[in-house]
Amino acid sequence: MTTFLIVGIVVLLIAIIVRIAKTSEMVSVVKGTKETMEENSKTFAYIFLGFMFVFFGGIAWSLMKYKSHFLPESASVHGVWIDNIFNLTLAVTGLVFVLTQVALFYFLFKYRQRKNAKAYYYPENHKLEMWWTIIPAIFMTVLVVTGLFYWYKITGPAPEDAMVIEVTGKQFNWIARYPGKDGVMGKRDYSLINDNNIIGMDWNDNAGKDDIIPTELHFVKGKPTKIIIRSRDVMHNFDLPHFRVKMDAVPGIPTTFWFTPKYTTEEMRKVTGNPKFNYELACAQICGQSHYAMKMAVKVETQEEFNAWIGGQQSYYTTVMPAAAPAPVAVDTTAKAESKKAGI
Ligand SMILES: [Cu+2]
Repeated sequence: MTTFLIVGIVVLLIAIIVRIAKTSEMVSVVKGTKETMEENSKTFAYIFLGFMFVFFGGIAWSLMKYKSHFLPESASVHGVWIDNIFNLTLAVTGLVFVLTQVALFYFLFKYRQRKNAKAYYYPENHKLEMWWTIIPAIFMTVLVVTGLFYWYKITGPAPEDAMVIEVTGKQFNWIARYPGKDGVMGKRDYSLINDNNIIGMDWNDNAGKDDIIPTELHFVKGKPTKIIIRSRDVMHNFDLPHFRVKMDAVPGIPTTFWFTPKYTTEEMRKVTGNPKFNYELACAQICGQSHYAMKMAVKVETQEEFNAWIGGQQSYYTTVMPAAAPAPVAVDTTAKAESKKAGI
């Protein structure tokens, strides 16, 4: 409410200033004096100059104030490259922005209406035009080529020894799947999805019987990790901000992203100076009513710690399939019944 009031007051003040200026301009026209117009021009020149300082001051102030909300140092290898390109782009465009804005307000001030001042006729300058085309073109090329160079490195094929994890997004949570001891993930079929088979595992495929569906994601420090990203319903977005990983989860089209974690959770707590720091997987695509709650805890640890954790996990098959249930048939019937209910 207070913000609205302040904005309202500022808008009214500006309106009043403009009104006064208009009125005095009309008065000067009526009176036929140029002095008043010059006086106005001077006032506006100072107002604009003042605006420039408030504008840049505001930028600097908000940067300092919200600095603590910026992402900490990247926790993945490729994230450092992304940050470097980002900073380079920001430095180049930021410098151009400051220079052009200062020039804009400076010219407004310097060339205000003055007695006996005449406009200088300066229609073209080919040399100047040539340089202000060539220099930005060089900078743009450097930025684009650097960006492409890293983009192909980041989106290239994952190393052979990469750990593979599948993550499925659904309204409104993530389902992670690790291959079991055999290192192979079992087949799945969307038509088999039901409450007891949340990603539609095909129990006829023995490779899937040791697959693990844990409640949190665990990565290994220094180990290339490839994520197969899927969606069960609408578009989601697999976002690991601390690792600079972000990829859409598209229904029907698996996407992938690979990266190498650089710091364990413990190390990252020291980097950030926050003893309670935890990594997090978020959904970065507004996907419905509870989108904000769509997240999953992420832990990065050493290989030994990871082995101990995964060793203690039960396979999904053993958790959802009571020994007596004739697995494939039961699942199939329920799936069909569900579809019928939903009118599919
Ligand atoms: Cu989502």
